[in-house]
Amino acid sequence: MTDKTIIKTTCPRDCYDACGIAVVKSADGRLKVLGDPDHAVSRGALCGKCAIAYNGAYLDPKARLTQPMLRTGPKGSGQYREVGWDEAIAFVADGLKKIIAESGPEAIWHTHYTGTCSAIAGGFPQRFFHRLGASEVDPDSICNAAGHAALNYLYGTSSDGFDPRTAKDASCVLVWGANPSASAPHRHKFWLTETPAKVIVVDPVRHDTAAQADLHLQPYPGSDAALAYGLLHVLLTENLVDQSFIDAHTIGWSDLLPLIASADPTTTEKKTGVPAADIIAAAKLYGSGPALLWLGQGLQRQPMGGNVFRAVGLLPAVTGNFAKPGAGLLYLNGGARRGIDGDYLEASHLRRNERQTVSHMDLVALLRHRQRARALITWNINIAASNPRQAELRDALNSDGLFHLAIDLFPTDTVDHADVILPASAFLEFDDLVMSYFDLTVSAQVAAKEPIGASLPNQEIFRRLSKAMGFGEAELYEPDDVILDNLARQLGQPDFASLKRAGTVQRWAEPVLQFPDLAFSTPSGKIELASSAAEAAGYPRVPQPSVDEKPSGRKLRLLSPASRWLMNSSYHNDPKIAAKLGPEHITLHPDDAAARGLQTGAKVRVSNATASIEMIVDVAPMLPRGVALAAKSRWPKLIPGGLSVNALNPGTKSDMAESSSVHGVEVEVTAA
Ligand SMILES: Nc1nc2c(c(=O)[nH]1)N[C@H]1C(S)=C(S)[C@@H](COP(=O)(O)OP(=O)(O)OC[C@H]3O[C@@H](n4cnc5c(=O)[nH]c(N)nc54)[C@H](O)[C@@H]3O)O[C@H]1N2
Ligand SMILES: Nc1nc2c(c(=O)[nH]1)N[C@H]1C(S)=C(S)[C@@H](COP(=O)(O)OP(=O)(O)OC[C@H]3O[C@@H](n4cnc5c(=O)[nH]c(N)nc54)[C@H](O)[C@@H]3O)O[C@H]1N2
Ligand code: SF4
Ligand SMILES: [Mo]
Repeated sequence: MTDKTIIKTTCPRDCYDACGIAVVKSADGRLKVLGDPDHAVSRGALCGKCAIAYNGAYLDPKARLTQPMLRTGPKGSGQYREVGWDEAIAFVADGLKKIIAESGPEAIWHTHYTGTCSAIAGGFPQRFFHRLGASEVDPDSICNAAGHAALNYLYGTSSDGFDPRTAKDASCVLVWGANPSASAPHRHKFWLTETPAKVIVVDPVRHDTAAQADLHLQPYPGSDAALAYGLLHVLLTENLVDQSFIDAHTIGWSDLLPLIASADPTTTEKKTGVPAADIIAAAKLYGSGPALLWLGQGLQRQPMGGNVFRAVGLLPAVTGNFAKPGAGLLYLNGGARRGIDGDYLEASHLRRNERQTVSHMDLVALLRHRQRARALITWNINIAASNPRQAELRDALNSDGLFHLAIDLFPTDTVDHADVILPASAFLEFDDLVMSYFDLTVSAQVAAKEPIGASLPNQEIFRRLSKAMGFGEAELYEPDDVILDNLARQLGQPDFASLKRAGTVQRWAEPVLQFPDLAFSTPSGKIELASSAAEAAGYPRVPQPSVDEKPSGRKLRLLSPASRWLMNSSYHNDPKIAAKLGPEHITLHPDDAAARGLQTGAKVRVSNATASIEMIVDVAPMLPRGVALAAKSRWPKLIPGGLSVNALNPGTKSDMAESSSVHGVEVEVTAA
C-alpha cells in the first residue's frame, strides 16, 4: 500500500498505560489514530475514550481552540475577538509587567497539571515561571500529594516503584485502592491476567478489576489503615513476617507490635466490614511468596489518606518484599527512576526568589485575595471542572481585577473566564518524549500532522512570552530538538532520532529490582516503620489502625473515581463521548436505594452544605451500604444544571500535604 503512511507515536495522557499509537495517514491527508499492533502495552487497541477522542474532537478544528483570543465582553460572557500571536503575547507581557511593577512577581500565580504528561510540553514551561519568579498552586495537591508524603516518611521516596516486568516472578499481586479497569485499561486486560500470581483487590467498589480478581476485599472507605493492621496481625501470627529483614532494614518494629496485637481478624472485621475469613485469606496469599503491592491513587484521596498509605505501606517492609524478583510496591515510577534530570528540564536554577505555593484546596480563597493573586495562568489543567468548590471557584474566576491567561486545546469551562486564550497544539502535532509512570519505559512522541489552526505547543508559547518579557537567559529559548537529544542521552539513547526509530524502549534491558542495595533515603537510612520525622511534623510516630467516622444520619459517603469514558475532565466535549456518558449517574446500594424509595432511573438531588445537583440513580450491589458512587469531573457547562460532581466537594484537606480528600465527600440523596 503506497497511498498510506504510518507514523508511530505515544499517548501522553495522565494514564498508567502510555500506549503505542499508529497514525495511518491516507494520501488525501485523512488520519486514523489507532493502537499500535506492535506495541507491548496497547497491542493494537487504544482505550475506548482515546479511540473516540483522538479521531474526533482532537482532529476537529471546530472543537479545538485555533486562534489566540482577547476578551471583549464581561468575564464569563464568552465574548472574544481573534487576534494574531504577536498582539496576544504583547498583551499578556504588558499585563504581567504591570503586575510585577506594582505587586512583585509573587502575585502572578500559575496552575498546571497533567493535560499532557510529555516531557517538554509538561516541563519546559516551568523555565519561564522560574525566571519570572511566579507562585504556583501545588500541582500534586489535586491528586496524589498525601501518598507521596506518607511514602517518603516510610521509604524516603515515593516514585521508585517496582518494575512491572517482575510480575512473572510474583506469587501475589495486591491492588489496593486502584481501579485499573478504568484508569489503566491495558494493565487490567493484560498485565493482571498474564501474571501467574494470585490477584487480590482491596476496594469498596466491585469494579471490573475487583470482579476479575482471585479475592476482593470490600472495606468501608477510609478504613484501610485498620485493614492493613488486620493483615499484619495474621502475617505475624502465621509466621509470615520476615524477622531478619525487619531487624536488618527497618526501624520501629517494636512500636508496631501492640497495635498489631490488637488488630485480630474479628476486631478488624468490625472496623472495616471485611469478613475475618477474607482478611486471613488475603494475608496468607500476600505472605505466601514474593508479592507486589500496587498502591492506587484513589486510596489516598481520603481524609486520612496519609495515615492509610503509611499503614498499607508497611506490608512489603515486614514481609521483606524488596530487592528480589517478584517483590515490591508501586505508587508511581517517576522520571528520575530512569535518569531524567528534572532540574535540567525545568531549569530550576533560574529562580531567584523563594517559590510561593498554595494547595488546590485553597485556590478559591487565594483567588478572592486580590493583593495576593493578581494574575492566574492556567495551562494543562481544567480547574473549573476538576477542582473542589466548583460554584465558588467559578465566581472567583469571574472576579474583576484578576488577570487570567488560559492555554488549552479546547474551550473548557476554565478557558471561558479568561482575559486571554491561547490555543495549544495537541500531542499529535509535535515531537516530545513520554515516560510511563508504571513501566520503566521511554517512548517517542512523534508529530503526525501539522498544528491545528494557529495553535502552538506549550513550549513555543512560553518561548514567545519570555521574549516579550525581555528575558535573556538562553535556557528559555533552547529548541525542542536540542532538549530532546539531551533527554534521550540522559535516558541511555544515542539521540532522539534513534528513540523515534525504536518507538518505546525499556530503560533497563532486564527487569530491575526495587531497592536493590536496601539503602533508603530516610533519615536513618532504613525503612522507617516508626518515623521521628513524621512525629516532628505532628503525626503519630507509627501509622494508626484508625477508621474514619461514618457519615451521620442519612448521609452517604460519595466516591467519584476515574470514569472509563473520560480522562479527568478531558473528552467530555467530544459528542460521541458525551453520548456514552449520558446524564450524571449515582450508584446506590439496593438497601440505601430502598430506604429512600428509589429505583434505577430515578432522578435525585444529591446535596450537602456545599452544593446540590441532580443525578440519575443506578441501583447495584457493588458497594458497601452507606457508600455512593459517581464518576469524576465532567465539564460543568455541558450539564443541564451547570455544575458537576465536584460542586459537592468542600475541598477538605487530607491529613498530609494539604492534599485532596475527594473520596471523603458526604452527601444526602433524595428523590428530585
Ligand atoms: N471528583 C473527583 N475530582 C477529581 C478527581 C477524582 O478522583 N474525583 N481526581 C483528581 C485528579 S487525580 C486529578 S489529576 C485532577 C486532574 O484534573 P485536570 O488537570 O484538570 O485534568 P483534565 O481535566 O484532563 O484537564 C487537563 C486539560 O489540559 C488540556 N491539555 C491537554 N493537552 C494539552 C497541551 O498540550 N497543552 C495545554 N496547554 N493543555 C493541554 C486538556 O484539554 C484539558 O482541558 O482532577 C482531580 N479531580
Ligand atoms: N479512564 C481514566 N483513566 C484515568 C483517569 C481518568 O480520569 N479516567 N485519571 C488518571 C489520573 S489523574 C489518576 S490520578 C489515576 C487514578 O486512578 P486510580 O489510582 O485507579 O484512582 P481513582 O480512580 O481515584 O480510584 C481508584 C479506586 O480507589 C477506590 N477508593 C476510593 N476510596 C477508597 C478507600 O478508602 N479505600 C480503598 N481501598 N479504595 C478506595 C475507588 O473506589 C476506586 O475504585 O487514573 C488515571 N487514569
Ligand atoms: S489514555 Fe491510557 S489507555 Fe487510553 S490510549 Fe492513552 S495510554 Fe492508552
Ligand atoms: Mo491524578
